[in-house]
Amino acid sequence: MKKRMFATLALVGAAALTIAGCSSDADPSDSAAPGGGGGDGDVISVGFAQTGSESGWRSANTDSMKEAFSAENGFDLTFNAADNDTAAQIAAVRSFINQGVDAIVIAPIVSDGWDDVLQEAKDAGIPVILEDRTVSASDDLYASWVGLDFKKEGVMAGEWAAEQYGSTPTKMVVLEGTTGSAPANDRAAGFDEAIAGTQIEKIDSQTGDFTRDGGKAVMEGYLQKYGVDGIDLVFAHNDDMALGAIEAIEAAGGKPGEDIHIISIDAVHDGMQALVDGKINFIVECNPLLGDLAAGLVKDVLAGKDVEKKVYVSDQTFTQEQAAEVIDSRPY
Ligand code: GYE
Repeated sequence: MKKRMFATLALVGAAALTIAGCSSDADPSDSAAPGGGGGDGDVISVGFAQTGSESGWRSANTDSMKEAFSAENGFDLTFNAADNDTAAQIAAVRSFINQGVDAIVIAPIVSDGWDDVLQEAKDAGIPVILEDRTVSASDDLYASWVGLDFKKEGVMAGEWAAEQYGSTPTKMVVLEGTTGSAPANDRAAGFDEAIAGTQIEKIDSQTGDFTRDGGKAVMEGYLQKYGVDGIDLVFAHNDDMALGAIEAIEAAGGKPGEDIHIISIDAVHDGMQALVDGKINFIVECNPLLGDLAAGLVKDVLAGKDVEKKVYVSDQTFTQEQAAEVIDSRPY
């Protein structure tokens, strides 16, 4: 196992991102693809199993992936979006294995349940690169992962909440992401850790499945149960659910951002606009522009190069004032 320190790279059309590579124990002989794809001029066939199209973040991520895995860049991409159905996503990966693609990229909907199909890909000699979400399966079963530190995102959101609201009694409700997904688990854990010992009290927490409609429906339920006056703060695991919550709060006669404060994660355009408009109070970024990094990893793995096992892309945070300064220059 090698430990590597920080490396910096700039993505075309995006701000410079800092990546911290953790370790790499990929065995190049394990990951050599059958059929000769491998960045030596041949077209590389890639199957990409996307989660679905649940959010603005996901649209930006899909665009970034399709752009990076283009014919121009030497790829023949088969794209599958599983509509947030884990069985359908695993079936898509199996069909990529049967097709004999050179490499498989997965954005795993949930963390658990990947062992068998990852083993099947390994047995077929097809390297797997994970992007975005992580899995609980052994890291021997995939070549590399590129994504964000979801726990740290939760900590950054929670630290701001603790600083702003932690010294007065604050009743908080949570809009969770998809149950069993790495970002829902890790953001919840990071946030809870950061608000421990403050006067913020979590009175309810339910999943809104990372969608605007889901966030709206769960928030409507909270408002019926506790009333606008019984809720001080919403922590939404993504912007889309926060945007749904804004609709629910307004329909209930409340002022989002004032009567009920809102913190969310992603920093997609509509979320940033709501932050500028004063309806969200704080956003932690989650950068969806992972395509170039994922494509680079696929090429390197197929070329037999030693790659980092985990590639972290760093995130920033935005207050309302900071959002107003940067909103026009954001690439997504
Ligand atoms: O925050 C959310 C999306 O996995 C990081 O999934 C991603 C999350 C993102 O639906 O908007």
